[in-house]
Amino acid sequence: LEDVVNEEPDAGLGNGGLGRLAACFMDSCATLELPVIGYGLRYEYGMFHQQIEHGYQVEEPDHWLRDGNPWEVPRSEYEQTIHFGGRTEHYHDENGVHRVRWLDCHDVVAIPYDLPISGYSNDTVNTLRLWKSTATKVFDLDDFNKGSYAEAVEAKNDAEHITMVLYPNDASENGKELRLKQQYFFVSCTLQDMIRLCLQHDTDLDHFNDKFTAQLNDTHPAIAVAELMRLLVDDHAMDWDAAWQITVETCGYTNHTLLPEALETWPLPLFQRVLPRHLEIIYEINHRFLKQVRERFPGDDARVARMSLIDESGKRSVRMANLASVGSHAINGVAALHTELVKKDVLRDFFEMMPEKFSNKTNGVTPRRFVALSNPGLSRLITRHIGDGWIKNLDELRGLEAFAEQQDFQSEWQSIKRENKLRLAELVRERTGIETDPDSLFDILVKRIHEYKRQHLSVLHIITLYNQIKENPAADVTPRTFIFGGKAAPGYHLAKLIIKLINGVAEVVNTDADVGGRLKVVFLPDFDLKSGQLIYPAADLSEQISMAGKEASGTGNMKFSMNGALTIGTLDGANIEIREEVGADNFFLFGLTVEQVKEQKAHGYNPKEYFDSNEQLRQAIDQIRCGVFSQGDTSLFEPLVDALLQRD
Ligand code: NBG
Repeated sequence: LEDVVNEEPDAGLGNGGLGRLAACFMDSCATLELPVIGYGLRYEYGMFHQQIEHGYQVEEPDHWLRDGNPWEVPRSEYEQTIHFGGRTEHYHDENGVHRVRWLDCHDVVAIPYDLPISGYSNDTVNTLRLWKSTATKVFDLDDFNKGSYAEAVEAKNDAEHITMVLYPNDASENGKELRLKQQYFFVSCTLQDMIRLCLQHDTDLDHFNDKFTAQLNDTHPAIAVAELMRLLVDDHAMDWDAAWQITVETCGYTNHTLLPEALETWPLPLFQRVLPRHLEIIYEINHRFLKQVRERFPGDDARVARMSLIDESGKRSVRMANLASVGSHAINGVAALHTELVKKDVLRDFFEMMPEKFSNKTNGVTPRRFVALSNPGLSRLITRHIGDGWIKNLDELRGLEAFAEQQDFQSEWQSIKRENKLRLAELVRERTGIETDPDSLFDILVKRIHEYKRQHLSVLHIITLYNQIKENPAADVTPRTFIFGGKAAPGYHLAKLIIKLINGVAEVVNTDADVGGRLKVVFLPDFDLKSGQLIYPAADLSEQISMAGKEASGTGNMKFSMNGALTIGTLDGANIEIREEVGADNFFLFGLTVEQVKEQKAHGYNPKEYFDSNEQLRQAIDQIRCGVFSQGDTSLFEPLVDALLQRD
C-alpha cells in the first residue's frame, strides 16, 4: 500500500512557505468546519524537480498531471471568460450616467477543476478550485473560417500558456508579462465565481460583503481590488461609492514579507497594455485616496508620494502592497515581530493613517499532516498517554509535561526518533549514496535556498567544526550529521552557488580520515512535501538562523518543533513564539535582536572587521576562497565570499 501511495506526486503548486501555509489553512478550515473555498491556478507544470550533478542544481520540469489526477473534477458548467488587452470607451447611458466599456480584448476561457479537501474526522469536505486557461471556441472559429489555421492554433497556445507553469521564484518577483496575466486571470475567475455564487441566492450584489470575504494571500492577487470595482461598477452598474465600500469590506490582505525585492510593482506601460481598464480604476482609487491623505496630513507631500498607488520615482509603476492596503478592511502580518515591523516599516504610513485595520495572525501548520500522518510512532505514543484530542486541539500536548521526566516515556520517545532517523537515512542513501549514522545528531536545515535564510552561515559553522577536529583529531566530539535540503530559484546564481558550496564541503568533510565519520554533511536533492514528511520527524536539531527581521514567520520551524526537535535559532519570525511555548531551555538562541541589528547598521556595519578579528571565521572564509572546497578552483566561490565581505 505504501508503494501505491508513493506513486502519487506532490501537487507542487507553490514555491515554499507561502503556498504550503495556504494548504495548511485548507486542512484546518475543513477540520474546523468553516465554509471556505480555496482558489488557485491549475498549473500544468508545478515546482521543478531538483537534481544534483557534480554538486550543482539542475532543474527538471514537473509534469505532475501527465498521468491524470484522479482527485480532480472538471466543472465546465462554471467556466468563466477573462479579458486581456484592448481599450476602454467612456460614454453616457440612457439615463445620462457616465459608464465605461472594455473593448477589443483578447478573451481566454477559464475552466475550474475542483479538488476535495476533507476535514479530519468529520463530515466536512471543502473545495480547492483551480483554474485552467484555454482558448475560446469563438476565437478559434473566427480565425479558422478566415482560413488562418495556424493563427487559430497560436491563439489557443497563448491562452493555454497562462496556466502552463508556476514561476519558481520564492519571495521575489520579476515583472514578467505572463506573471501579471496569471495574477489577473486568477483573480478575475475567482471574483466572477464568487459573484455567481452570491447571485444564486441574492437578486443583486448589495450585500456581497456580508456573504463573502476574499483573503489576499500576499500581493499576488492584489489586483482583486481593481477587478472587483470593475465587476461591480462596469458589469453590474453599481455606483462608485457603494462599490468601493463593498470592495473594502470584502478584501483582507496578509503581508508575507518585508524584503524590498519581494514587494511587487508593475511597470505602467505593461499594466496599461494588459489591463487598460484596471489602470484607469487604479488612478481613480488613487485620486480619491490621496485626497484623504492630504486632508489628514496637510502639506506632507513626501507622505503623499510614499502612499501613492503609483511610484513616480524613476520608471513609473503600480505598487501592489499599497493597492492591497487601501482596498482592504484588514491587514495582517504572519508573526508577532513581523506584524510590528509591518506597522513600523513597510506599511508605516498606512498604519499611521488607519491603525484599526492592522492585526497579527501568527502562522500555524496542520498537526494532522505534520505529526499524525508523518510521525505515526510519536502519534501513537502521545495518544496512548493523553488521548487523541491533540490532533484537533494542539494545546492538549501540554498534558505530556506530566510524563516528561518518566524514564520509560523518554526511552520510548528516543527509540521512535531513532526509527524515524533510520527512515531518513534510507532516503539519504537512495538519493545521495551517503551513509549516515542514526546515532549521530541529525542537525537539519531545509527550506528554499536564499541568502537571507543564511544556509551559508551554517556552512561556515560546519567548516569551523571541521577545522577544530583537524587541529585536535583526538578531541571528544559528539557525532553530528548536517542535512540540507531546498531549491534555489533557477535564475538566482548566488543561491545556486550556496548549493555547490554545501556539496563541496560535504565532499571534503565526508571523506577525511581524521574526521572518521564524526561529522557528515548531506545535501538531500529535491526537498518537497513528501520528503519533508520524512525529514521533520527525524530531526534532533532544527536550524532557523535568518537574521532577526528577515523571515516573516517561517513554518518549517513549527513542523520540526512539533516533532520534538530542538531549535537552533535567532529571534526572528515565529521562532519567538515557538521559544515562548517550548521554553528557553529547549531553544539554542543566538544572534542579534532586531534592535541590535538596527543599532549596528546605524553605526555602520563593516563585515571586514569581523573577518579581521575572528580567526576561526577568517580561516573558514579563506579556505572557501582558496579552493579547499572546490578542488583548487579559486574563482568559483568568489561571488559568495565577496557578498559576505562587501555587502551589507
Ligand atoms: C513567506 C515568508 C515566510 C512565511 C511564509 C508564510 C513569501 C512572500 N513569504 O517566512 O518568507 O512563513 O511566507 O507566511 O513567500
